[in-house]
Amino acid sequence: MLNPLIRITVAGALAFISIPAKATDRPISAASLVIRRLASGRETLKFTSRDPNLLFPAIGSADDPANGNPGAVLVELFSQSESSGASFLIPPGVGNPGWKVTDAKTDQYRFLNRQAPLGLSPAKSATIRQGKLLTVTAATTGLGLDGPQGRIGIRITTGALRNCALFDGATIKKDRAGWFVGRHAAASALTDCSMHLSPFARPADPVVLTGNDVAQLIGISPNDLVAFRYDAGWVQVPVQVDERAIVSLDNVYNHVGAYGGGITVPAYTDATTFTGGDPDPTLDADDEIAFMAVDTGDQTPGVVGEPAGVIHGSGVEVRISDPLDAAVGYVYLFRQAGSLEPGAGQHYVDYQFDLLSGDYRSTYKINAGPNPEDTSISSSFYAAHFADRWIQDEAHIFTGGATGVDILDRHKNLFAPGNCVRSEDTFSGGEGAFVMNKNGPVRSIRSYVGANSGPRTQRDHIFYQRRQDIRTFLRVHSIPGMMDFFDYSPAAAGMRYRNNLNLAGVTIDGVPESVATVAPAWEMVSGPQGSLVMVGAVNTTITGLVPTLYYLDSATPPVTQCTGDAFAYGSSGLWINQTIPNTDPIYAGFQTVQGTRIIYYDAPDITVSDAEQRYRWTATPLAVTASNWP
Ligand SMILES: [Ca+2]
Ligand SMILES: [Ca+2]
Ligand SMILES: [Ca+2]
Ligand SMILES: [Ca+2]
Repeated sequence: MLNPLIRITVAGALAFISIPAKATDRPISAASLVIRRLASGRETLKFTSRDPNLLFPAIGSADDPANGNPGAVLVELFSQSESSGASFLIPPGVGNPGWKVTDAKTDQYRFLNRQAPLGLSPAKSATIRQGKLLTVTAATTGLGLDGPQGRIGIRITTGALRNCALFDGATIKKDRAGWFVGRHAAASALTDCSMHLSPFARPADPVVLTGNDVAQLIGISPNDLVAFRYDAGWVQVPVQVDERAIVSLDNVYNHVGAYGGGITVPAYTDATTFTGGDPDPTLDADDEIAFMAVDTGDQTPGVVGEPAGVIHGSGVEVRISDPLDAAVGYVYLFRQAGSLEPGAGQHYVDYQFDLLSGDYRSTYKINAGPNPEDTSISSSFYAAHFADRWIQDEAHIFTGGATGVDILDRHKNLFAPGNCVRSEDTFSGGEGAFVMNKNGPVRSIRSYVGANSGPRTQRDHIFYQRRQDIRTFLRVHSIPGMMDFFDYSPAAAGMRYRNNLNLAGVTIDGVPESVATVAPAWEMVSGPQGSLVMVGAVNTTITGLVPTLYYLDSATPPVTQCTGDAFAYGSSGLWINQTIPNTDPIYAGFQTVQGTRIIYYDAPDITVSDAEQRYRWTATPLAVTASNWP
């Protein structure tokens, strides 16, 4: 605990430091944050960043912590579980204790206070070295540390400059009462230094409602839906409406051939494809509303006025709760008056559909591919690439200091190993069409149909900032089996493959080993290249359908590879190794098979417990209720 005397000193000092209204923010990467209270009661805090982009207060400027006006460094900690956080001041003044300023090739400020937590400051030392280093050590933290912190953000203010970092998700290495260790925080974990920490420990997960959940807003234009969180005031957050309807696959195929089969399915609508726009262009019951769990905030206290720019009386309070830890957060939806835009200036994941032949509607070869693409998906956490409708041939992970190399050879689809009659290449070479291509502020969507003699077979990719959901709807005559797996590239060598039935894992290195073929609940590939945690599921009406795991790690594979390179590095995923009866709705008595694969793009070398946590997230989505506000 803080010495009460110090608490008074800090509070008094805070009154003298005036933070300029318009600060310059710089989220930075950080090597580590260690906060500890020993059994003796002694506390330590050590923060280290080596981000070359850190903001450096010019010597002699107003921001100069030693001699500036007003000088000083304000260190603030933001904890998810201790919402009051903590702060302490490192006062200005040259000396020992005090600051030493080095005006040299590399400018530096160095603060020392050997008496900490007594003396000038709770801080024991601080170093700000231009383009190199920002460290703070302290002999007290000001946090209660009575339990896990969840996430911790740190903001270090010098005059008008604010450097900040956030330790969350996979960067948290230890988090229990009295001890928090974070390593390799990414600069991309924050967009500014306002340090909003959402109530939810789910940095990757979305909240998806339908119009039906917010009957109060049905009938408005999708472009008029805006969202806010309350965080001591209104903060607009990105929201997105993705319209859906019962879609005619004949329309999707532009009535070419008979590929649509006269079938209708619930699907996304898109005026840029032959699917066309939603017949109801307003927000209707089956349209989806998406925002991110990290953008939720507090419940509004007492009587609060509406945010500027919204239609009076249009407010809806959306209460989001996490069944896993009882956390609760709120987002407020409104109809806007015309000056706002739903994306709130954010764009979490970029989807650039690039069809090499040109405009989709005028050049796509629906009857028979190939239809080569140079399509890219990118966020600050990952990137992916598609070379044709079914051909994803790149995956890069940037989270938490991952190397970003392309670890994917192919996302493959086959009937069986070495059976090249059908593959993602032949699917793309046959008939096909896009249902939707959308690049939205919250998420992007790629939805398509056409897999050879399964022209109505459909796959949707939903790309979020650090997660991808893939949904596959099998609609085909009886087939001898199906494989849906990731075949990694030689650049994935050294990563480890694990699943819930093989926690120790095996090394992806082109050297074979045997892995149990029971279908796992989750899979993880992890290494310096980053980590993928994948949760797959098959929903089917077929009794006795038993998915299995396919795994092959071989630089000299015993089966022909059909597509991609000649190697099978850590090839792993779903294998339905049995005859699948008819799933095509154009034939009576059809069965259904729907596969989902949720992928988290994570930091290097995350742990089994991280993977288990992500599995629980997918198994237990955030719960949502909505009511009129106020
Ligand atoms: Ca609709
Ligand atoms: Ca609609
Ligand atoms: Ca191996
Ligand atoms: Ca390969």
